[in-house]
Amino acid sequence: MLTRIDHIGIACFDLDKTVEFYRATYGFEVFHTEVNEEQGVREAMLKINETSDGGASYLQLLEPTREDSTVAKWLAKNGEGVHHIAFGTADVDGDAEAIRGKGVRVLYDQPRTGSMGSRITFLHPKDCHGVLTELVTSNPEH
Ligand code: CMX
Ligand code: CO
Repeated sequence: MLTRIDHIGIACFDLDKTVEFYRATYGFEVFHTEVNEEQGVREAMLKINETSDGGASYLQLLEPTREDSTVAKWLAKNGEGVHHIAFGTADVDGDAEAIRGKGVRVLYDQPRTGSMGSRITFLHPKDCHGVLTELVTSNPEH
């Protein structure tokens, strides 16, 4: 069951400048940064709020690490902006299978590693009314 907004993914050309915008404008501080080579991104997670199920909600600021990454391709076409939304669930495997059974393309056979040791998968935006949608089971150690 999808129980919360885990994060909103925002693509940017310059992560440091974008982090500074969110800090100076809204007072949001960086909770975590990492490079995910598989996804081709350098990212900063800004925690917005805790949630009632023990997870949290974040903004995920994304800068591409290589030209052939999905985010680099998207930025070249669209410029900066909202790239995807992510729903939190305790069971990404079960929810992905259930959604696949409804005829929505799930991009990975098995969930992969996301921010802070989470397990993630994506639904194709063309099957979701134009919204690239991520499912996330967070790692309880974070
Ligand atoms: N939101 C909405 N639509 C999108 C999109 C997005 N983020 N990315 C691509 N599309 C649309 C394109 O506009 C295009 O539509 P048209 O044919 O109407 O022009 C269509 O989908 C195909 O796009 P494309 O540019 O040819 O891109 P690809 O098919 O190569 O890749 C996708 C699209 C969704 C398969 C790819 O972006 C993907 O695998 N995404 C999941 C992984 C990811 O996004 N990782 C980065 C974030 C990591 C994280 O969150 O931790
Ligand atoms: Co994401």
